[in-house]
Amino acid sequence: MDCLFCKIVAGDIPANKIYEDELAVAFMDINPQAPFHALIIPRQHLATLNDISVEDREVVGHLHWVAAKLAADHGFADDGYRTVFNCNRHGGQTVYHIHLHLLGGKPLGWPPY
Ligand code: D5M
Repeated sequence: MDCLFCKIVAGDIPANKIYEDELAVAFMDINPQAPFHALIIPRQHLATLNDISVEDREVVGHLHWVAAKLAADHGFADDGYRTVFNCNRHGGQTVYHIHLHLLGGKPLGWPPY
């Protein structure tokens, strides 16, 4: 499968990985939109949130657990942060392997026009 993030999971493409476990991999975003901007992805290939099945609930929930852990480990959990899944064209998705954006380290604007 020709998927950029599957290649990062496999180690075939370099990434600044900051966390790995049996379900998920996290690495720093190549185009950061905040002082801290990581992507947390499942090891398994899921193209978009629309492709999540009932069996995938655990892994999708796990991505949020990893996000909260990384925020705590990197010292910005109390100040706060944002997690985002972009889905398809209107959501601004550009890589079709689901990824949870974790942004922190400064006050973030809202809404995201
Ligand atoms: O977000 C896709 C994100 O993926 C975007 O913020 C850039 C990031 N990206 C793309 N290629 C790489 C590599 N090779 N390493 C790290 N980060 C990367 P989306 O929600 O699909 O718009």
